[in-house]
Amino acid sequence: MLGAALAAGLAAGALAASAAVTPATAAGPELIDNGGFSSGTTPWWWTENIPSTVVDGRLCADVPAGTTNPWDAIIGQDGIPLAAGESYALSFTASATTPITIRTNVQLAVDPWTTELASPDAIGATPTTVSHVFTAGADNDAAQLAFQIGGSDAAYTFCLDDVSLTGGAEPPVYEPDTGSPVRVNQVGYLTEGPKSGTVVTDATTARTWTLHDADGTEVATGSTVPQGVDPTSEQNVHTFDFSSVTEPGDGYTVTVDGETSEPFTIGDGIYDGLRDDALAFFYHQRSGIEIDADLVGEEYARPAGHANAAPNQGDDNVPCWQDRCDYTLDAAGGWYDAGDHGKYVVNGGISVAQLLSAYERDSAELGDSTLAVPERGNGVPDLLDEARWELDFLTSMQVPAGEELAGMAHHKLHDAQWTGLPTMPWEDPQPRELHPPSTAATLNLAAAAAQGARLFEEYDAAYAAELLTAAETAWDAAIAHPAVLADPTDGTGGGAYSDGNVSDEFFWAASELFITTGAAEYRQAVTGSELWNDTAALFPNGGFSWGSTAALGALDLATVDNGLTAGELATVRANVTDAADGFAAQAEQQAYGLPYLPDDYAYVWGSNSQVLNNMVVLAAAHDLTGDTEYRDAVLTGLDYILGRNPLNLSYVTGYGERDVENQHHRFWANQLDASLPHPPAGSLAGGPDSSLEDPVAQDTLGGCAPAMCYMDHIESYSTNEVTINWNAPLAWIAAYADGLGGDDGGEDPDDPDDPDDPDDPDDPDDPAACEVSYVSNRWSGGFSTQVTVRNTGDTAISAWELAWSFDDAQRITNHWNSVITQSGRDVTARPAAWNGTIQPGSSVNFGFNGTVSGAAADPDAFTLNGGACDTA
Ligand code: 9MR
Repeated sequence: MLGAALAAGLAAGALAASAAVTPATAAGPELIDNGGFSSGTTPWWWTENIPSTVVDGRLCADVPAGTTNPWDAIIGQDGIPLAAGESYALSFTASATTPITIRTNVQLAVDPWTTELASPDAIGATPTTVSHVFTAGADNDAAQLAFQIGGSDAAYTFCLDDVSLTGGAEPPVYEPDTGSPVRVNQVGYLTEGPKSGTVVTDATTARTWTLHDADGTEVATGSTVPQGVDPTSEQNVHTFDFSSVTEPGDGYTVTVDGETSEPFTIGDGIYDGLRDDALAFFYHQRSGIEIDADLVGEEYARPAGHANAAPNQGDDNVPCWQDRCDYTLDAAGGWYDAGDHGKYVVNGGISVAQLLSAYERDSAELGDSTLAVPERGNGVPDLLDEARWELDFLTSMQVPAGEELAGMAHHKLHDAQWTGLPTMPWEDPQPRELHPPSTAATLNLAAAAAQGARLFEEYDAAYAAELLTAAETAWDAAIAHPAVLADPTDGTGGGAYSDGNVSDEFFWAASELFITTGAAEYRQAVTGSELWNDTAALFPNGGFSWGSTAALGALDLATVDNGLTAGELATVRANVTDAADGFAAQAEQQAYGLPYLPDDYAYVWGSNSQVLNNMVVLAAAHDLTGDTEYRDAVLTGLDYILGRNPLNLSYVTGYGERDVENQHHRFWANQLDASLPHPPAGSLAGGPDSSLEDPVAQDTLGGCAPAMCYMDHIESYSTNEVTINWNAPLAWIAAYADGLGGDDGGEDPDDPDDPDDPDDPDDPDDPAACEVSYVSNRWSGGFSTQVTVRNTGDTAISAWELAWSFDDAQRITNHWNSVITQSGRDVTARPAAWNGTIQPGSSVNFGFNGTVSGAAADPDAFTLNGGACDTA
């Protein structure tokens, strides 16, 4: 939920600058003539389809039904003088008998109608006062104020009053609502993980912090540590640390000097839902398929987009932009990139690769029937099903054999012109166009398809072979055309995603092809690369990204079985840990604990994904070494993403008390049209972008400190969009964090107290003596099984995990009383919500049904929390 004050600001219909900017007037003269209509209608004008009159002191117009565009009905005033660089405040009061989002423009009065202010404003039946502040970009002796009120299906009456435009002063300073100065991870903290927060205060000496539980009982107290002025926020801050508290519970708060944080949880399951929601984002973004209410709920269900039903022009027969080729491609499917309806091979590659890597890292946790996707229960892990949706799109973008540039991939496919917000994917009438092939896209395809090939091998060998062929064909084409770069100015109707350096894409693709095939050609391309053993090039400061992909190859070489020699493996692993050391130091150094410190504090477009990608490097280093300092930096990074930050916002919808909810999206556009949904839970906002790269950010955030250059506003696409390549590392990290539970996630042989040591007699979670009864009823092609697990020891067993392997092809299709995941022949059963602890002498029962072809046998070996059980 959004903080009450912030929500109130937005609900006032005061979009854009008005949400938190005061005052609503700017110093300078009134520039509107007769804004209160006390002297009739002069000098106001209107389009001839809406004759307007003054009624009860307001100017009212009857707008007919069925106009198409906002500008098909306008009320306006001309002759408004504006001076470049000066600040103006516009306000007005309006009502509409049928709710409508109008366009309020201050603009050039002639073609090309360049706007100084262009705001969608929601107007309803009750007169609402709307305010905007903007800074003029150009001198204009006679600008136009235009209320564009067309585009409604229904006829309605629009009334206007108290129109005021004042200005000519310095732009006001934006004052975001940041709520409490005490900043915490609003979701919570893992039981055994680090627990720290930040407080904004003028104090220069230590203050007392107090941790309370949900009942208000004081649980712990201590002293803050003054940190001086944090350069990313320009706030004077202290930090506090309550890591010693390990008592699970909801509703904890921290208080400093009478100011109290948002509530949070301490516990081990806090990241369970985040992983699944972050992964569900990809199903929501699917193109070419109906989004099923049974899987996402009514609010998010929708018809298939770009599936060839009018007015869509379909993605199954897409021609080349500017007639640059004479073939068409069937490129239906795939994921929409972001809030737009473009589909980009470059960005698709890294996104699908990071999902595949989440699966490859922990396939046992991410088997079939773990996600809400239509393919659930088909015997293939759901994450692979989701990845296949995109892999099929990537391979469909390959230039056909026999054509010039055969084997290369088209860079992207998108609308001929940008569409406005909202535009439903199934209502987008724009022509769709293939943009020219590029080496970067070709290598994205090669890398992602090579990785997919090795992961699909177990489930669909024919498909795996197809992927490998596509990958090898793409590689050969990239070698033949190593420097075909996308045009950085090709950004009409879709993003450019241009990339002037593809040595990193070569390294990544060679790494994946080598891991999958072991072939000498790819080994040579990896170890002979100029990037080999160059930590700074593989892992640039500021993080890897869609334009810097070598890290994806290095991470997989370091963590996935492959044919490098021991010495080479040591080299690439050292690159990972060296990079992670740098990011851990950045987390340690910063008052907000995040492992991201770009040069000159320049937070980039999508900075939250850069934070997360650095966390991926840290998590890999933790996996490789078991060193908890890496884990801690990942977790303090999550704290930043989920609320411990200069704006006191959780950047993930649905998580935390002050979560963002107005990300730039053409369907999840509730801020513009209340009948549309907000983004679904688990959607990551791009985050602060200190370069201010959209008009709303430019008009509002001028002078912002880098980590505060963000607005939860739907039109601020450079700070507040969603994209597949940002949610992918969120999903990766959520899976990692969920897997940590309350310990360090790996057995440390040097640590006698390691909770992962199954022989630690002091650890109540270590496997106790147990006995398993496993009884199956079988019929041709199927079975139904009941399992009983009894605790035969004398200590309670909590968070139990029973694991076994089938000797044959049995597939579990549904289950009850436990959560079951299956990866190949390996099965793990975990507690349902109500049977997490098995007391001494007690049992839990659970069951499942499944299918099998051919012979089937009951397993006869089981482990409980890592130790062997007896069989009954
Ligand atoms: O994420 C991209 C960011 O790194 C670039 O700086 C920016 C401008 O080129 O584009 C971003 O990608 C957008 C893409 O071009 C179009 N779809 C939405 C993407 C996220 O905003």
